[in-house]
Amino acid sequence: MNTLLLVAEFLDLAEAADELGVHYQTAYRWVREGRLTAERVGRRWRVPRSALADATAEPPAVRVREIRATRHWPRLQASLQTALIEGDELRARAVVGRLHREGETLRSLVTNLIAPTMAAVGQGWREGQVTIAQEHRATAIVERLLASLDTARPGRPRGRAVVASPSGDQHGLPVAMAAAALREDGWAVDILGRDVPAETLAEHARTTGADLAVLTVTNPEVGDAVDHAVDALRAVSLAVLVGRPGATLDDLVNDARTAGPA
Ligand code: B12
Repeated sequence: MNTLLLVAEFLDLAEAADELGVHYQTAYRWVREGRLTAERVGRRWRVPRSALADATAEPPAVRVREIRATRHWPRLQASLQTALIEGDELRARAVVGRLHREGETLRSLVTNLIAPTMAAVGQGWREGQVTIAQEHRATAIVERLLASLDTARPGRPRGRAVVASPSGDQHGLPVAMAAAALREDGWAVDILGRDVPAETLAEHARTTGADLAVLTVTNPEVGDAVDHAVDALRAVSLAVLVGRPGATLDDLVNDARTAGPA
């Protein structure tokens, strides 16, 4: 016997939210934003089933390009800076999360928004307008934010990279930034974090069969430790890239592709 499945052409908002796998309030917000097509019938919303796919589809590439072209980065930086200095994590997440959902890559978000904002926080700290506690809190928020957006890509990785800062360098945030850019470019990444002794790094890279080591240097006073780490890594036949302030994540991704496995 054939079973005939009748699929309703229209749904109410709760049913639409269920099918979309989102909370009712999210579906309601999407209606208000125009992302989910719905019409008001009396006190209820009527959602055409055909609108569900559009609501979850990625924005078309052309539209993403249009949105990106109109970004006003200085305004976004000011907004993120205020949120970070006030310790308003939800607002910081909202600013960055929206751009990410609109298709902005993590590499772009770090380059155009997060790194310049952290530089401004550092400047404020040096000039005495931002306290050490505010800077620490801002850094911790950005670390959590990056971690929540930085996810490994499915599929075969381009290669395996290990990322760390050398002994004596406590700046872990640029390490996380480098790792995020590499993951986004298809690398499997081990983040060893900050202030990592050369021998630990080299031994880990050797035993895990890493293809590439990335040293992120931010503290200008660790020159000897960098040389030592580079020697230790080359001794285990590893390609090494060293990044310093001003070196961009575009440089990193391009150099990693060149240095990594063919
Ligand atoms: C947060 C912070 C800290 C935190 C770090 C906490 C953490 N978990 O990271 C703490 C409080 C520990 C700290 C300590 C210090 N800090 Co500090 N810190 C900062 C701050 C505000 C942000 C750092 C950051 O995340 N930057 C991220 C981006 C903005 O930096 P970026 O350098 O452009 O990074 C890019 C590259 O590294 C690239 N990249 C990463 N990896 C790779 C790899 C390759 C191969 C390539 C190509 C590129 C690449 O990616 C990044 C993004 O594009 C900066 C301000 C600033 N201008 O950066 C100061 C800053 C870096 N710190 C500074 C100083 C002086 C210090 C201290 C010496 C202060 C002191 N007297 O104790 C100590 C040093 C401690 C130590 N032993 O390391 C100075 C450095 C000045 C200098 N260059 O001469 C800065 C610039 C502040 C300032 N304006 O004076 N700091």
